[in-house]
Amino acid sequence: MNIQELRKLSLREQRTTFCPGCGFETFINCFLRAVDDLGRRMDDYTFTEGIGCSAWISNNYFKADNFHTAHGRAIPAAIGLKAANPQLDVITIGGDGDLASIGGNHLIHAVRKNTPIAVFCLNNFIYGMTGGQVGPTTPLESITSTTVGGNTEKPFDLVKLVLGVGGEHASRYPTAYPHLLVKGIKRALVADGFRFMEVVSQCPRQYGTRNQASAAASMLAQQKAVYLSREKARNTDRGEFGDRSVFGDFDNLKEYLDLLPTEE
Ligand SMILES: Cc1ncc(C[n+]2csc(CCOP(=O)(O)OP(=O)(O)O)c2C)c(N)n1
Repeated sequence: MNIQELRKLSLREQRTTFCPGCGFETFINCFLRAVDDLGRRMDDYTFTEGIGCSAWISNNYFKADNFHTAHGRAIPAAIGLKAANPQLDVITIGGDGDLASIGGNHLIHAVRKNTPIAVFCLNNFIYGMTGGQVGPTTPLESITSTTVGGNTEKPFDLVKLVLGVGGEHASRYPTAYPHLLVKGIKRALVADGFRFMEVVSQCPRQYGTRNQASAAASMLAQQKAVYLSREKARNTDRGEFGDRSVFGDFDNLKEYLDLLPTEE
């Protein structure tokens, strides 16, 4: 089925309210493609989400059952749904602010409980919906509406965080690689236990304009420069690694850290 047909079948509205160039459109298309490739339909899944542009995806657009919770509370709602009805296939979609800041405590405990849910964290490095404030993943020195002189707080590496508390299925895929993102989503949808995916997404409006990248194309080019496949990461000289990172699927902290240069 082509993507237009899939969107008609799976979305409540064809036109979203996302800003031009927002990576969430890519995530929506990749998610629909992954579900279709698995031979499933959107209404086979039950979604939970908090508040934010990212949360709007399942709350407003996906034609499926969803539990729209308060900001940060989507994961405990998902755990509750799964406990009440283990037959449900429960998925949480949220932003970096939602899942790693106000909801950060729930994230680490969900890993510990290993509840079989899939969490997709759409990391746009900013609080998008509320006007581009600094968040838990905002890179050092980035300009945001609340760090006009540059962010001085060290950001979380979400994959490292999840693996660091014992996660066994953590992944990271940038929207710049949609085919790989689809494959990663499929793996996250069918794996056992607690699954976490960081979807690295461009936000030209709130993040890019303040950080010399107001067009989606330049933000996608940046993603390609920063996020290396495992193979490329392994073959990149440690001294030249700089601020780069790695994407793919990871099942333990050591394997992940071995791909990155040692921290000082
Ligand atoms: C308890 C509570 N605190 C704060 C807010 C305001 N608020 C709504 S969305 C949001 C940030 C969303 O950022 P993020 O989760 O990163 O999602 P994005 O919009 O970037 O997708 C905040 C702070 C709220 N709705 N409820």
